[in-house]
Amino acid sequence: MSASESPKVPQKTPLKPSTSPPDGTPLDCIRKAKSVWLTTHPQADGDGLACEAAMWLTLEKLGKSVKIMNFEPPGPKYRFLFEAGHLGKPKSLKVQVFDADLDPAPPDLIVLFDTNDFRLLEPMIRWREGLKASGTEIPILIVDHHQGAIPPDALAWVDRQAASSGEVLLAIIEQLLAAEGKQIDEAIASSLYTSLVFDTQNFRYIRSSPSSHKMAAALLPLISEPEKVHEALFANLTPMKLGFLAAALSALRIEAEGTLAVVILTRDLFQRYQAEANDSGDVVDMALNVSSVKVALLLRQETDDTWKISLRSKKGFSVLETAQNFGGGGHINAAGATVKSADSHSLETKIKPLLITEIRHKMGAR
Ligand SMILES: [Mn+2]
Repeated sequence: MSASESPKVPQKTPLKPSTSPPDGTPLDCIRKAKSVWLTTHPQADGDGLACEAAMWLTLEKLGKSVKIMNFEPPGPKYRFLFEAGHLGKPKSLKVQVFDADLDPAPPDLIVLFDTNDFRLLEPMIRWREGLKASGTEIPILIVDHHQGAIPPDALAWVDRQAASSGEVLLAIIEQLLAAEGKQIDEAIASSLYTSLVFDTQNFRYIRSSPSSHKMAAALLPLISEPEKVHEALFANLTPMKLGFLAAALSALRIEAEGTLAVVILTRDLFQRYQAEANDSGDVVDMALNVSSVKVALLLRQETDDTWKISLRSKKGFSVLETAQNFGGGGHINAAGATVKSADSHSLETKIKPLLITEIRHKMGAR
């Protein structure tokens, strides 16, 4: 999930282990593990996937057996992250899709990137619970920058001021490699740089901190063609994708005296243009580029009666509480939830008053 600004809190909180981690610190836990799975939330984005690639390359340097275990194959626009030869990758990295029915051999550790919400990880969490009941405990280490409570039985390295999970991971990778006398190479650096460029959307959302630019300054000397990262992430339109954006933008409405953008995208539209779920992120970002718009609401149909609510807001306006109201979460300026609803209209009528109240309240407070 991409991150926008958060409140100005100058101090950093890099290491936050949750209550009495079973196996010591997160770093110890990684060092001890011989086999590691890397995972991220479904509809994985450029942050979570890039973290997986960077960590995969790091752990392999440390002689560990590593698997990327996701909930679907990576979206086409992110496949470059796993391709041999691209951005210094020595070989292609395999992304597997978790399937409990295949009875996978449990790893010593699961590292989860870019979310702290275990509900998103089903059926993996249920599978882990089942193993625990029969005596096999698999620790989970969360590497993340989102708001929200850490599940009680998880280890966590969370920095809620970081602009990307990659920024949190950089600190981990540096320490893991330095302890073995090894260094970050181009493939690791370009993966981490991808996470940074993606979640800050080209250094647009840097969370009132120089740390994103400092991270770029540390990584860029190691990357021969950094512009390839920008191209892969942002210059990836196809005629079909452009058609999808045109159709989606024509469905966009600007309401509440120009302050609220609303767009509803049905499954039909995605099917017609062979669009992916995360293609709609561009639509909501574009809506927020309208100067009068403070908050953008996107409703995306996932199944007949399941809708994904995506919310974005400008600085000074929070959408986190609204997302939480519908059982979701995220950041102050970028949040979402998945809900059951027979139609989009009734859902829209429930969400809009909350957003309009937030907009009026904050505008009134100025
Ligand atoms: Mn992120």
